[in-house]
Amino acid sequence: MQMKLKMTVVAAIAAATGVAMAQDMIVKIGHVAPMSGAQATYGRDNENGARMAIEEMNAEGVMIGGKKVTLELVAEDDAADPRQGAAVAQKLCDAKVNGVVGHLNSGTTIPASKIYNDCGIPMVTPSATNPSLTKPGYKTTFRLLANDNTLGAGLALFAANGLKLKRIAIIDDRTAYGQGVADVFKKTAAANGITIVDEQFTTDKSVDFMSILTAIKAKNPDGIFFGGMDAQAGPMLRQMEQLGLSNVKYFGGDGICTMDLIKQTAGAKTLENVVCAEGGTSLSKMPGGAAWKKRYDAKYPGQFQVYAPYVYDATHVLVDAMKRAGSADPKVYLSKLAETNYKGITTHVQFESNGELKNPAITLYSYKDSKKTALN
Ligand code: ABU
Repeated sequence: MQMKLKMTVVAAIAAATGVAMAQDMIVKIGHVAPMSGAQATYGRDNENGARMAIEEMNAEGVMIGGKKVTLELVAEDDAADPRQGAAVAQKLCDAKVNGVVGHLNSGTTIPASKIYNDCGIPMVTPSATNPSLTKPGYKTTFRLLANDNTLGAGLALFAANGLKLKRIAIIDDRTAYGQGVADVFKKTAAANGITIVDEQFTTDKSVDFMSILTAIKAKNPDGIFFGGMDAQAGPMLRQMEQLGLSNVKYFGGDGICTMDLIKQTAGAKTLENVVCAEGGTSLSKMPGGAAWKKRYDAKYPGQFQVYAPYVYDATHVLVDAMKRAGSADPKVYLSKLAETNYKGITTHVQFESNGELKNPAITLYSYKDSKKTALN
């Protein structure tokens, strides 16, 4: 009797803490994002999404192929650096993780996707949006949000048809993401009557944009598109205010569409000129989005940025495929992952044959009164 009680207590502690009991099968979920450097705020938000999904599933109890499973997060930092991304991908292959959620950046995800394909580990990115990711046709590569063909074109159509802008300058940070989304914006804008008055380039480490903004100012634009992330967009918007570019609209993809952009602009009025796009519906329209956000905020106060709901769903989608396959062996569950039909919090997840999300949504946002606000 006492022994039975002891076992029950141990099981309860294991469920609450996520610590595996001796008889549990361990299933390792890799997660990769920049946890250091200027993009660590995104990385922390993404990792929170994976951790939250895993902790909740462990607390509920996971059975795969009739066996009790404990999910284990193997969290890695790629610092948004393509070389470090490749090294980490190889490390996760060597560690024989059962699946990977990540990476965060297109520049790291694209080279990593080949490594995962070579070692046969499925990966679902919740945030890398460069369309080239799915071009090689790797059966192990999946994306859980709209790609930059949707984001760049949606923003350009809004600039042309919604705001009736005529003269737009383009800046990109020369990363796979920044360059890719800027190219799509440029082509769609030009095809819809917008003149591209200037193109300038920067890096994902720069914070001084005075000279490129001064060059752009001379071309008298009514809008600027920036392909890059918030660590550059924030100072750029501040410097636009300093240079008197206060009435110029500012467009960017999901990379600038963060909560942190409000902090990074430090009160600059140009924040009000931002229109950014995300490859999904707004949290308030996501099925279960509001309830999920409440749980997230309780666990990780003040840390929400942008992609955590997609990471959360990506983690569930991997485990859902393992459950349907009755196996966490990638060779066995990969075909089930391709057949995913999962009602997540972000959307009803189904994949195209190339690993892209079926029927992805797009939401445009502005920052009204320093609050990120959905426009559609
Ligand atoms: N989707 C924007 C940020 C991540 C990336 O694609 O590089």
